[in-house]
Amino acid sequence: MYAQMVKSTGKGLVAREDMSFEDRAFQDRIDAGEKIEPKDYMPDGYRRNLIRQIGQHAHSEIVGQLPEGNWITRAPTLERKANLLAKVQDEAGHGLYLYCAAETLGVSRDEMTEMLLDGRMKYSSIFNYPTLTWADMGAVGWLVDGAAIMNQVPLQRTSYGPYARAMVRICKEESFHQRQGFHIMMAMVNGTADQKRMAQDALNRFWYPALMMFGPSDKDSVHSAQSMAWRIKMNTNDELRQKFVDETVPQAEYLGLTIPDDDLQWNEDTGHYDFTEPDWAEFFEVISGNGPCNVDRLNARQKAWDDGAWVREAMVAHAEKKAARKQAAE
Ligand code: FAQ
Repeated sequence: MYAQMVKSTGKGLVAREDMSFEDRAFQDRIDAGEKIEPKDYMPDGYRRNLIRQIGQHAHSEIVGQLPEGNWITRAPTLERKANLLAKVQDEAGHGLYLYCAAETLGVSRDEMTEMLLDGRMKYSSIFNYPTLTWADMGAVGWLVDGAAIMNQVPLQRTSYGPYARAMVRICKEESFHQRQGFHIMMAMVNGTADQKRMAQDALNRFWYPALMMFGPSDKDSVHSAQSMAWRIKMNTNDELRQKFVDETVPQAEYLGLTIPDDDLQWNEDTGHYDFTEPDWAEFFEVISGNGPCNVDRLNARQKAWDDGAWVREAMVAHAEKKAARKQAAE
């Protein structure tokens, strides 16, 4: 039971005996595995933390369309094009479910977009890396969607009802995405020597960025302790990263590809693979806005926001006209 572990620590967790009556009752509901719904009581910190995580997740789905959107017009066959188009469309849908889930907490989609554009909100570091060849579509589906599934399957059991329910459909679709990525990799490794080299090169470039998707190592994670106490997060960053490595290494072996880590090896004692951690200095640079594609990604979002201004204005004008007509008729 997390409530027993909730101590006043440097990470800002409040001891059970120091909680207000409402917060203690809230924690009891969480510990009993109940879902929290939008109109239920929730501590301000719970609301803020959820808006942060769900908003960041929604932005990631939307920004995450850009690296793959880049390849829709250059897919090698009609079937690949149709699959990629469907996948990118799915990501748009995921963003919309997640924005809706965040809106139930009292923040509007416009506010979240403004926070993304002025740097108060983040999106996943992975989408700041370029997609240079068609093999990257395989690597993104296999590794990026694979990491997303690893992270998101437990979130189907998260404590906030609208978030948990959104994750059910998202996870089903992400599984299809992961398969289509692996299928592209299979075709490439069974193709010409050049195609196999392209697949290896894509794995080399996406391996460590995929490991970074799980967030900083546990000792540097600022939100994990509280988020886990509130069951906003179900596992630590390192637990999920390890699980991802353990499941992905045999898949790479099946493809005949080499994970770019000389120290990767099976550890009989732990029952897990030992692996080299990503370069955390690079991770913090990327999430601070200094990755290879941060400027391009945010410019694309800014342009979409500016180009869509007339649509937002027209919709508001239409709603006002309708309301005025209704009022006049009454
Ligand atoms: N990128 O204290 P923690 C997808 C930030 S999947 C950027 O450990 P937390 C599918 C973190 O926000 C990708 N920033 O944070 C797809 C915090 O900064 P803040 C999206 C990161 O929240 C596939 C600071 O570092 N998935 O889009 C990253 O407990 C293909 C300290 O970190 C989700 O968002 C990062 N990788 O744990 C779409 C899943 N990691 O906010 C298209 C839900 C950490 O205080 C194509 N989110 N930071 O300024 C989560 O599970 C968590 O939020 C973590 C981070 C695990 C990402």
